[in-house]
Amino acid sequence: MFRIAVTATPSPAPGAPILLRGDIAEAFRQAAELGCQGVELHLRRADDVDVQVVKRLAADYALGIPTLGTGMAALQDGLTFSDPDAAVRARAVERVRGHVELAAEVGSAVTIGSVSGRLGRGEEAQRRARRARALECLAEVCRLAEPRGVTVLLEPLNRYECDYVNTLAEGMRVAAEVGAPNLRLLADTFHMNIEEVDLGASLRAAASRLGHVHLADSNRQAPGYGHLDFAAILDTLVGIGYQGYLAMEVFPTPDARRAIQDGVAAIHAALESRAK
Ligand code: LER
Ligand code: MN
Repeated sequence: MFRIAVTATPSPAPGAPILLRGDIAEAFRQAAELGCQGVELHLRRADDVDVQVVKRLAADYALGIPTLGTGMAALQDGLTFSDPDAAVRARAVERVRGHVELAAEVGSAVTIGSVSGRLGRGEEAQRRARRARALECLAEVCRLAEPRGVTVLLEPLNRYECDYVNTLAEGMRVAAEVGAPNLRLLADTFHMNIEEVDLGASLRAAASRLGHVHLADSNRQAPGYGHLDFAAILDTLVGIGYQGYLAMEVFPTPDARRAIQDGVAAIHAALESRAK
């Protein structure tokens, strides 16, 4: 019923919740071998991969590429939409434009998480101004993406990574303010476990805009390694008619292969247990 994806990147990405790193061909091969239906590519810049190679791998292994992640542009190069420096914001938008163009070629959506940045601890008026400028950048990316048929996915992050879009409800408010038809929300169960009062209620309230799901357990390891109730989460997703991917964005612990195998098994077990 759901398609399962795994995170991959051609970069070393130390400390990131990315399962498969380095050789992209090997990432697609392993994802297919381990029972996944998609690969979510996290790229510092779009030309970190060759578009023709990515297309061929997706076709050869019959895998989808639901999303292109942009967070590395923020985490490695400091490019965010909330930066006080207009030149940095422009470079952030320009960087994400590359992801959008690649996404149009490979049939992906583009995620906006860490690139949202932070408003900082200044005066309220200053925070409001920074938020408004960040939303302008997000709107600009949506405008670039729309004619290319690309969806933009805004991801609420926990308070230690972002200070203005932490919950799905805040994501809904931002989406309403931006008003772009191709802007949707990405629900990440790791962040939700920290920020949401009730995971099921939050997912139901955001159902009309839900475009993608990152599945991670409470400790950001594969489903089954922590204490989240995936049977309840998947039951809610079925209930709201979500039909997208479940992308495991988790640490490769104890190693990538085991994490993928155990995560896939836990997702299937959770789906079966809800069916009873
Ligand atoms: C990106 O999908 C995400 O969840 C952030 O926490 C990046 O680390
Ligand atoms: Mn995520």
